[in-house]
Amino acid sequence: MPGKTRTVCVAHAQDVDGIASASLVKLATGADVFLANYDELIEILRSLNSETNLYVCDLGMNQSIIDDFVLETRRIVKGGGKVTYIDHHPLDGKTSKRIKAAGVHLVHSREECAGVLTYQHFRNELPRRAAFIACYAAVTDYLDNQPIAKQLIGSSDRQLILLESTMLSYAMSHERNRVSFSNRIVNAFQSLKFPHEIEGVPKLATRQAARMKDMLDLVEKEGVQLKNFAYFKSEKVTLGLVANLLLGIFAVPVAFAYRENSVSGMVEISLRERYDSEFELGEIVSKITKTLGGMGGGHTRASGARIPVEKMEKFLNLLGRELARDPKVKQKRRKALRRRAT
Ligand SMILES: [Mn+2]
Repeated sequence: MPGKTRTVCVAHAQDVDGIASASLVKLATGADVFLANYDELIEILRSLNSETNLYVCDLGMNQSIIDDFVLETRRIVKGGGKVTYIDHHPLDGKTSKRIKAAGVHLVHSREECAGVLTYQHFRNELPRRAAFIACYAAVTDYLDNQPIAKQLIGSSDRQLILLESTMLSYAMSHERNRVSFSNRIVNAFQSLKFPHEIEGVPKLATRQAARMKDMLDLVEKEGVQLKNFAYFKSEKVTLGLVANLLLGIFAVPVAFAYRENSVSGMVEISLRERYDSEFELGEIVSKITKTLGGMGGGHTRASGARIPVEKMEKFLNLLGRELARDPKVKQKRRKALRRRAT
């Protein structure tokens, strides 16, 4: 006997964008939410039966999961279910074709964060106030200057949005993006609570701010600066936030923080790019990590990578080389030269 169709959302567990997307899908459809990391996505898909109306949000495709992703989503669609994939990470033409050929409804743009894309997708089913949740995602994913995000943020008080966004992401960082904490946020967003109204969030955000101040002192003393980038090994504070501090302290276009995972033998790296810089950071990192037996990607402002510990030296060399010859930079130089010549 066929069961009832179940609506499910699988979204990225590690940041505000992922949990904002999940919150919006749940608000619009009542979906069961699974917050997942990249290594958990396929396992969750396998556990779903084909009578599922599935949404996958803010989980970029990479070579290690694409085959299984297509296999599982095709199974669900063939069995009468529905799959909608909402994402903003780089997606090449071939992969996008494969996903569509599996019968997946693809909502993809590199212009806006996943939270904003999800908000747009469900706009007619969502209360107006849900736009705040999309704005938190845009601010914390460094995509608040994009056309739709800018318009949404501009329709409210910018400072309120910045305060609430940062409070939320700082509290999440303090809790090291624990899934149980993030699930609590998703649930609180169902009654359109603001982050400052969610129990524990203001206190945790303040503690995180204190940690950031301590980190600032430490990074100033011990950060390493090379030609086009700076880096620092951080065991405690969220890597992405440390990378932001490095950008400012050393006035470099790109910075990263890393930590070693002694269990897996891998180094986890989080990279950030300054607002006025034009490197295709996500693409550069994806290219480098492939040659080092690791994985990585992201977008222009923020990128993440995982490589074997013994490849760190090589990573530094390759990153330096790539940042010295970025095509966009070259293009700009050529244009400037041409202008001078005429
Ligand atoms: Mn995102």
